[in-house]
Amino acid sequence: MRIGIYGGSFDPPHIGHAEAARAAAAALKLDKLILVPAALPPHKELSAEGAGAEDRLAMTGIMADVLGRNVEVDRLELDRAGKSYTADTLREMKARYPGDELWLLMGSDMLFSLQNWREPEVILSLAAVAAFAREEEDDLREMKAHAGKLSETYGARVEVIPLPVHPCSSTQVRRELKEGKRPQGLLDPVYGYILRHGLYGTNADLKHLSDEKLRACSLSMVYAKRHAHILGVEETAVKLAQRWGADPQAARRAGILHDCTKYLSLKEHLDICKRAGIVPDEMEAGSAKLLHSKTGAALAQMVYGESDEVYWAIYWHTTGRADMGLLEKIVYLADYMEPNRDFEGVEELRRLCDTDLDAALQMGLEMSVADLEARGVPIHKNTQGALDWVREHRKGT
Ligand code: DGI
Ligand code: FE
Ligand code: FE
Repeated sequence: MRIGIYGGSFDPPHIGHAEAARAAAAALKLDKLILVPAALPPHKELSAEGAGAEDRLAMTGIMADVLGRNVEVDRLELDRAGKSYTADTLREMKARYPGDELWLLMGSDMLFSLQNWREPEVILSLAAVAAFAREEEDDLREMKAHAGKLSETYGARVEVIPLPVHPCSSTQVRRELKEGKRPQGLLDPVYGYILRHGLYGTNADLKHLSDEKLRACSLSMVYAKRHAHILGVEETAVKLAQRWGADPQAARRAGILHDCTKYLSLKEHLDICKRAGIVPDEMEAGSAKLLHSKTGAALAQMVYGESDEVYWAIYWHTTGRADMGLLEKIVYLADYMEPNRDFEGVEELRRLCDTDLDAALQMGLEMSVADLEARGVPIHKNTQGALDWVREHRKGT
């Protein structure tokens, strides 16, 4: 395997890091890329207004998840006492991956000082080096000459990887955040994490967030594979609200937040329920899948200050219930047939959503029950209650 190791302060990680990681993975044909946030970088001070180690680790983890399944974050430097020397990190990595090829990724400025790091001969014997060059800013000739010198002195293998110029740095991102701006250099979910934790002087009032900020917060709470779905539910819920006369803004907020607790553990769900005064029934108490709609609603209200209407639309989005309200139906159906959903019958369901909302609801519930039965999953009484109710209700109209 070829494994890239990319260390840094990541305070915070930004799209410059993300692009460098992507470029290195492609140029070196890496099988795996490990991002390593430094505890105490030996070469510079962490910013006094910077984030703590655990927050930098979490944000770097979010970026790793966005970058894809071959990218991971590792806390080994955070768990080691004292300064984060690369030689120590590489020794640990080599012990972990004895038969694999290690590549150490770094910026061009780092390449020029490499011979002054602690134990450069150890570093360069354990790993090959890939140095990023900013196409317009860095002198490629000078970099290649220096790489040649390192090869001669240490027998090092050094590659230079050209990057498109990107005016982005953690210092600039921190400054913009402090000024209340939305830095272009931040991935949405990293921005959301920063807002939720009030890092870098953002001090956002989570109970009165703009749609853009609320969306970033929600995306920061779930894995990247769910991002497109959440955006799809938001967009679809707004359209259905416009079509059927519900409040589009409430539909938007509910769509944005509906799955925000999707990846919490059962214990975390139960803790939130306790805090929110929600008493799960027996089936719910053992099922994170059933609880995520309740806890999503709870956080929408307790953390983000959303209205009762938004609360209940999220609360019922997984099972439905007898006597569903308009926004509840809309979020339930948007969740079912947003543009990323693909199953037999989805086109018919979308058509019904535009012509007969209750017929669509019946179809959704029937498909859901059939699917659960086929998989041997017990039907929750509210799912059954919703189906019985919509059948009866449509007969009467
Ligand atoms: O969160 P999403 O994946 O977007 O969709 P969702 O909120 O409808 O959740 C789907 C999950 O919920 C799926 O894994 C099955 C589960 N679920 C939905 N209705 C029932 C149910 N599980 C049980 N046991 N009984 C139900 O009636
Ligand atoms: Fe859901
Ligand atoms: Fe969903």
